[in-house]
Amino acid sequence: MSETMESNTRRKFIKNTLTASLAVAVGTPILLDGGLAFAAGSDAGVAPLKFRQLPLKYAYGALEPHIDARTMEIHYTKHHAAYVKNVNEAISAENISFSSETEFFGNASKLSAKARNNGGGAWNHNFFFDSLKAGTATGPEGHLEDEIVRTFGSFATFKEQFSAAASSRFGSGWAWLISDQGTLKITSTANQDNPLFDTAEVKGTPLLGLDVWEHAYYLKYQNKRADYIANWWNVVDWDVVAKRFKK
Ligand code: MN3
Repeated sequence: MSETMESNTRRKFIKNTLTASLAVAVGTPILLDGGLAFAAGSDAGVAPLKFRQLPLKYAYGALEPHIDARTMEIHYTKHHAAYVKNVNEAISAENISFSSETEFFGNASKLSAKARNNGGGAWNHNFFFDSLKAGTATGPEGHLEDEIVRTFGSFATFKEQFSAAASSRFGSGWAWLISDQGTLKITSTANQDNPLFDTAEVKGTPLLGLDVWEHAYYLKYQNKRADYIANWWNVVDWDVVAKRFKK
């Protein structure tokens, strides 16, 4: 095989591999950086997972006054960037060879603390930032709205229960709306865990997540986590949430 043909075949293979991996990926397509993995000279076939920081869809100040520009900038350029850098360091140093995010988090209990915590941080923040948008949030529509009403009684009750999960999470963590094979559930996780972790008490496909680490709100809201949560509803992108539910 000529070098060009080989390279084309390889490229096609990488493309197929990535497509296959993305097909099993849940939530926001977040992580794959197969190009880098292959540049390292792997012939193994499946590109080892690398995490990637997705570009923000909006300016740092776009979610004002609900989320302030300074918090957004530090959150994205310092906290999130560090999770991505650190998990990729761990993946290289520890030769972690999982090829999808579901596989990675499904084996969370076997990962080092560095890989697990930073992997969660990298994924959760891609997921979180992608769920937000400027302007006034409308609320869920269509099938998602129907399921929320069927499961929780009303959208207002859902918001109350989700907000309660977020405010009662002790210390640092996340509140989640998940789909457990089509059934909606509210849950919360500590630290940078998420409902894809094999160690999660309640597992499922994340649809919506809320970061309640103090770094997410302290500059603007100080100790008033409940105010941050109440205002955060104004910037939820329900179209994104609905698309995740369809997958
Ligand atoms: Mn955070």
